[in-house]
Amino acid sequence: SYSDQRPEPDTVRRQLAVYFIMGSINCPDRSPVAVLREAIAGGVTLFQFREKGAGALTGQAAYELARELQAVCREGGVPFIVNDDVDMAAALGADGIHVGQEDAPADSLRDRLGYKAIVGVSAHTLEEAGRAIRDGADYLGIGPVYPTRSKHDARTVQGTRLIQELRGLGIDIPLVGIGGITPGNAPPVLAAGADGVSVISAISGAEDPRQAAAALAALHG
Ligand code: TZP
Ligand code: MG
Repeated sequence: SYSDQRPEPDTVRRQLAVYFIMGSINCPDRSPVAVLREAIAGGVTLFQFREKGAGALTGQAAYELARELQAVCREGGVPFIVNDDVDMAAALGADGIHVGQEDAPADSLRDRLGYKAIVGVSAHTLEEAGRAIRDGADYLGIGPVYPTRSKHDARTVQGTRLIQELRGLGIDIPLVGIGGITPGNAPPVLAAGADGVSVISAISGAEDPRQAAAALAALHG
């Protein structure tokens, strides 16, 4: 079992600083490979391949794009995480996986991968967060902090409330805020106790993805 071979929490904390999430539909007008290269040059610290939503690639095409983006991450020294699809993560030897509440428990995903992988879980309530921690999550994604246009079935906007509540209870698991976050509105998320911010559109939709990533990185001093 790999459930006792967990990534170091402080390593995960650093990796969460500027967490970029993208799939092909998030950058319709340009190459995802080029956007990711620029974003990493600007200071992205973790990447999640999230090939989801209307018009998303499936099957072999999704795998091919995933492989290309994984290669860009390797060149840039940035961990590559797959959203939801543990079979894809295993086939690629991804550095980790990110799942939602409806998916298998974190430790069972790590065991399924068969190596020391980063396992992230989305949580929207204290109860969901507690369960994910007990199930072996290495970090939690908390949101949506702000309104988002990138996820149509997103839950109710919650601001930084749950992040503050978790930290107020002394829960020190690595945390990242998600949902509508930009360089301009990220500071309260970090001030609430998040180790980083995860964004789709603030980078993938930016005129200059490198500059957008650099602006987020600069918030960490
Ligand atoms: N989960 C909660 S909000 C969200 C996800 C995947 C979308 C975040 O995208 P954006 O463009 O940074 O608001
Ligand atoms: Mg899911």
